[in-house]
Amino acid sequence: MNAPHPTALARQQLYSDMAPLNLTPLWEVLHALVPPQPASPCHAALWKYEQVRPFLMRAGQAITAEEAVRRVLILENPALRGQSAITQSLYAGLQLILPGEVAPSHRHTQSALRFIVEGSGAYTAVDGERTTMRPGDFIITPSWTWHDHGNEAAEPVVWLDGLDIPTIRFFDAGFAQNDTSKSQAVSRPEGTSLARYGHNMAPVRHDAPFGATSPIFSYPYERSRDALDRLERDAPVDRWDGVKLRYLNPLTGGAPMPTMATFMQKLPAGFAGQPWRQTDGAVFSVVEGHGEIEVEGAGAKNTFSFGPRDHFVVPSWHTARFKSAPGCVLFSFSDRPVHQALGIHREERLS
Ligand code: 1HN
Repeated sequence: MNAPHPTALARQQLYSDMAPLNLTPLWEVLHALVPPQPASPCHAALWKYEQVRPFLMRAGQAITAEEAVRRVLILENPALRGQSAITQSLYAGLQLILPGEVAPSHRHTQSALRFIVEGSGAYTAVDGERTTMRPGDFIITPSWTWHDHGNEAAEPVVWLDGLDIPTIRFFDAGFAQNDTSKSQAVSRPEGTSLARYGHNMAPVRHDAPFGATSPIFSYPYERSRDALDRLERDAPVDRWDGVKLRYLNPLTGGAPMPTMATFMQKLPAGFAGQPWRQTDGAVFSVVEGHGEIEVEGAGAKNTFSFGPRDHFVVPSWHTARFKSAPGCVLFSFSDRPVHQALGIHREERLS
């Protein structure tokens, strides 16, 4: 006897009859669940600093750093509006602190990075040690460490915040606390962590002070820049990345934070790079110079012209290529350590 021919109607009846039991058929969604290749909902996007800055300064008049707790304009992926996310796993924002202001001390399990975009002389304090911010410095706030920011200089200071907020939200593992004092007490002179850990040496008897996170709070720009300059001069230039270095946790050789990797690269004058793609979506902050990035994915192709202090995002598995006539320096961060921990990181260098 033949089985009755299943009709679309009978299937729909099945689906709706079992829906109250929170049951749903896999076969309707299987292909979307395991796509042949990553199909990020994110879009490539560019934020021109000259367009963003006036709104940051208006925010500076609209609310104090203390009232806001953190006065930040979130860089939201245009395809993820309302989610406080620049990629599915990462958060990015531009934070402003005006002369005389304090952003009060708190801590949370989310890890944060700061990349200084404009202005000098604000500080961030992490676990009793202050670090002065200068443009191009990369600064870390490890998970669950007390941190506050202040500006004792005469000019506004703006930095890029990169946090793993969507990742921690995904795992429902977020905790946060406010400190009892606005500014934490300083217990160590500035530069102590860099002296201990930042010279390819480490204390003879040490415990990693912040677990899986780097013990160095601040990676000063002048050192990174000097390394890139020397390599541009003295070593072969990569056809995809120009000269690109990753920041290290000196105690492990791995990324500075368990959830985020950070990079700085220099594209030499006249650079016309080959295309690449990688599973880790990446956020870029332009430090110096000008260039172009072409990003193609999900049926869309964008070419972004960028200059100093601009920001852009390249989503997972989008194909990108750089060009720079005058040369440029780019900072970037991504969720690569998570991909690597899960054994799912892939990249392709195309030609
Ligand atoms: C945070 O604590 C900071 O400490 C910046 O400066 C941005 C975004 C969401 C949640 C906490 C900071 C943040 C944040």
